[in-house]
Amino acid sequence: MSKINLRFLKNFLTISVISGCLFMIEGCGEEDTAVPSAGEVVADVPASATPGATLTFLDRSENVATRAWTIQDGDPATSTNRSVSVVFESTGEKSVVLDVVFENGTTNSATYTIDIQDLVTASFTSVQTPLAVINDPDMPKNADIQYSVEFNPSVTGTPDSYAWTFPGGTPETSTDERPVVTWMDGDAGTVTVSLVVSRSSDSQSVTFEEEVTVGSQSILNPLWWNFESDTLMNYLTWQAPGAWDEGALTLVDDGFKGKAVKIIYPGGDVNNQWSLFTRDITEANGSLLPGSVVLFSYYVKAETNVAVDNGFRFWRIANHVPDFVDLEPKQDYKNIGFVGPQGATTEWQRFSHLDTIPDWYAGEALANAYPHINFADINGTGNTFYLDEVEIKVIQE
Ligand SMILES: [Ca+2]
Repeated sequence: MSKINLRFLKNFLTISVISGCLFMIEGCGEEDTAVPSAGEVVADVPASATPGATLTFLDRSENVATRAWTIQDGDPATSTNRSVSVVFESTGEKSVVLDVVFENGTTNSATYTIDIQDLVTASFTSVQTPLAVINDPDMPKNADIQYSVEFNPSVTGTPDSYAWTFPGGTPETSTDERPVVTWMDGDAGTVTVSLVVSRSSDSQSVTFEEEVTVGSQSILNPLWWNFESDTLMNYLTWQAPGAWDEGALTLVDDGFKGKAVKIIYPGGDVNNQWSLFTRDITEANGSLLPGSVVLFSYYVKAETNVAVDNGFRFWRIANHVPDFVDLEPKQDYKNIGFVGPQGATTEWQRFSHLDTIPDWYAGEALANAYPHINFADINGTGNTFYLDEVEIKVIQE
């Protein structure tokens, strides 16, 4: 390219810039693009960028005869153009040198540093370990499960700070890179964990949120056992003559969570026991593999305090596929974790126990496992009980 052409280009660009200012005086004054003084090298080079992005470097020096850009790791690595489009593929701090020869023969140069960094992104995975906790020494079978969950972030852009939020967990917040958080079974379930990662060098920050299921889902159908239906589901009783008294079972709103079932135990005959179970309602029940460890839990309160020895008589996980139940194979009646008696108070209390499922059916799963909770009073005193959130969770396969 001839010197004349370069001069023409230079003059044209200079005039364009000046013309722009003349016609938009206010706009020029507000921009951070002061007119360079004579002999000064001034260029627009961004301070930071991401790999693969197309960047524009602009030489704003005036009265330039020739120039040379030297761009470390850039594509292109050199240019003599006033405006140059550059892409960096690698990360790190890159130097950009602009050497200028002015029309009057003087030279000057400026060096810029551009920090090429990956975008900050974040996601995470988690691994949970259930740990049994016996939380009531007076009731040794009253167990809870603590889920210990380790969170492992996956990030790009080398962030240098982490801010986690764990609803219902301990701790509820953390700035550790790989926090370990625990939830008790009652606080477990689906929780929305959020992670904010930040990079101090350019104040980039990104938030990642994900629903994490802590703990196991109950094998029972919640329609029957969380009592959240609009109408009372069908339950079986062993109270003679085999049906609930009219009005003995109703749904109430003030459950432990949402609705609960209210059970009016009439008392009288001490053999008059009110058992709530779902043996013949297979869609309410679940399947359990031999050798698995299960946590059976539920919440009870009573209208009148009842002592331990007088209280509701037992609870258990039962399994039975009698001839008249439409499931195969037929399985004889078994029960697991026959516990009781136990008192109740006017406050909601959590009852639970852990059991290992025996191999009763030669390797076959328990095909029709259901809870069976028996309300009674040894003295035959009438009472009203409330039952909610009955769950059977597999803690270990
Ligand atoms: Ca409920």
